[in-house]
Amino acid sequence: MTEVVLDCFYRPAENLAVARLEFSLTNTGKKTLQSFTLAYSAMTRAAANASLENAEGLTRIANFHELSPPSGFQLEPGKSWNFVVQGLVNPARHRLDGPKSAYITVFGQIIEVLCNDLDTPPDSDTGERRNVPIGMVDLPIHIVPWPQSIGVSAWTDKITAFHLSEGTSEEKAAAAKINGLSKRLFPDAPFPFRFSASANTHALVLRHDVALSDEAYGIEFSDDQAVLSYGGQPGRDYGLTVLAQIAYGAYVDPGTYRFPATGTIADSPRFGWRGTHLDVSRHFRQKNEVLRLLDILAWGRMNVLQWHLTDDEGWRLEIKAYPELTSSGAKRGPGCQQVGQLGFSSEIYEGSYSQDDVRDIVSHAIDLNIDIVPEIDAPGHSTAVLKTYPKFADQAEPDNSYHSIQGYPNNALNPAMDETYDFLEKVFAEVASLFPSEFIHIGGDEVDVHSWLESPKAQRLMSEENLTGTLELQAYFMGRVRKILAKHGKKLAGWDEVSHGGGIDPDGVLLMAWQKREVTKELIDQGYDVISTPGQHYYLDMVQASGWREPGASWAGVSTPEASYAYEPSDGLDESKLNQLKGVQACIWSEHLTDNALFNHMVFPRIYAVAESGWTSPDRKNWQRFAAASAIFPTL
Ligand code: TNX
Repeated sequence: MTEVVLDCFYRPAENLAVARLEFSLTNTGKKTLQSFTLAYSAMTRAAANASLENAEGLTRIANFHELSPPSGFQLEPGKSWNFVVQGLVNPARHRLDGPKSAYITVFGQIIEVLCNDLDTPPDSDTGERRNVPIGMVDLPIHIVPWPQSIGVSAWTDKITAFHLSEGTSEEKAAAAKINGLSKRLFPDAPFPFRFSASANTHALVLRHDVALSDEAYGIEFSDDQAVLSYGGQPGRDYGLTVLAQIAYGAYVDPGTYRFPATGTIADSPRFGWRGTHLDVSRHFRQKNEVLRLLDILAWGRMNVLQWHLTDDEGWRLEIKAYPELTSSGAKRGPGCQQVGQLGFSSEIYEGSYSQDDVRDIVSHAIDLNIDIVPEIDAPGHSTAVLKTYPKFADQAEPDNSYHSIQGYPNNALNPAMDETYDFLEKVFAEVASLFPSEFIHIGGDEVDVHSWLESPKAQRLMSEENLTGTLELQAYFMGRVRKILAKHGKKLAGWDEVSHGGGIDPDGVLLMAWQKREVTKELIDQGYDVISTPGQHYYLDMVQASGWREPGASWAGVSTPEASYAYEPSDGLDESKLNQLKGVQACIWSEHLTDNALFNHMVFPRIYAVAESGWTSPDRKNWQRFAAASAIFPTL
């Protein structure tokens, strides 16, 4: 039974030093509460010099805040304690920017507090909500992403599935695999493929065609059969998936979608990298949810999962050489090495993947033609590591000598310490053996510009190596990490900041351009291979409309589904360098994704907007068709 609730009201001000959060903690229980402290976690953070009204003793670590009522205060049943925090680090713009989780501590006992949505004056709310129109189909066929070429001259309602009675065992196995995919995503729909002929099915004939590239396929529909030609295993599976989508559309919305009777599809992807990134540190996703996300990617013919396995808020991958990374570093909350952050702060919040889990997930991905690129975020975003192993920090570096943009103190692995590289050697050895991918993503993002400047070891390294500050130290670190990866036969992928402070030799390096769209061109001009993932368009945690009630983050502004769909990653690039743009990626950052309902609201339909930009030529995209198709997308 919830006995305490927390309402919060945001009073905006141009000057953040006078912007206010006005709190009201109400006792809905039967007992008077006294001598308690309140802890809450909120993305709208109190400034270091915030002032309090009717409260005292504020401490803060990143999003975690703790304070108490004035001494002697008693909170009687039905009554509220009203207090104010004035002076904020960042403005609130949406209802989930306030406290996400809270608890009170009374004589050592922790009582969960139910957090209400953040509220604000009506004039700060545009009232706008996410808008995906009903849309309009131009052809009555459900395929996402849209093929490069399709011509259908007749439609039929007589077919309900395809049959492969003549196929080889390999072809039948492939069709059975796509049957499985379809059934997992839509358990209530019929299977698209049968293995014996029947009156309601069309024969499906598969043909390997050496003239087609690995990922290419073509389908020819004629009166009594469909012929699927394919270049390689991915092309074969993509063709089968398209047939499964056609069957699913015709089943679930027969008023809109049908089977082709005669016609052709010829198709191959625009980019080789059609990625989704998933942050499992801020909020964990169970193994079965990761498996299902892979199914969702395969349904949209996406072929990369960048798995963000570590961050300040938790380390999620079992490492045999450092078991404490998960036994301790994967937990936050009362009594843990780290305080609670984001959602669920009253309880111990934890989650990690064993190496056996990872092997299962990787093998599922391989089956679905998806490459999992693991991300170990370094040197920044390393609070979970440094709290687990404080000995990795320069002991002479003062506490709180710098803070990350998320407010974590001293959260970057020190580039001047042997311990750092010994640690990464062992971690990457295990990571390399678990993931067959060509790349390991080493993060490289958001190292605060004051990092390490007060570390005597870093100062010594700077003078020995003639490095001028944080960014050059960071580039030095990247160069060493790259050598470690090379030993394990892996190439380096990272966020765009890997190019800062002089960067590293671009040969074989792949960078994610995220901070703004212009970065894609800047990195390409510096010689790097690039994946376009601008926060403004491809960050699926960004709000989809300006209205206050819309959930999500807003540092990169509003990212409407239509604008995500319309974004063209190659705009402004030199024709001669287009080959350095390797693809596109949707990023699922999870600070706000406390449950699957929010996950689905944020991720769909934008994830397939990115899938379609990755697959389909820009001139073949059509927002109205995509919007119509989105009515029957799968969800987590
Ligand atoms: C920036 S993008 C981050 C993440 C946050 C994200 C939230 C990037 C490389 N760093 O740490 O989760 O914004 O949108």
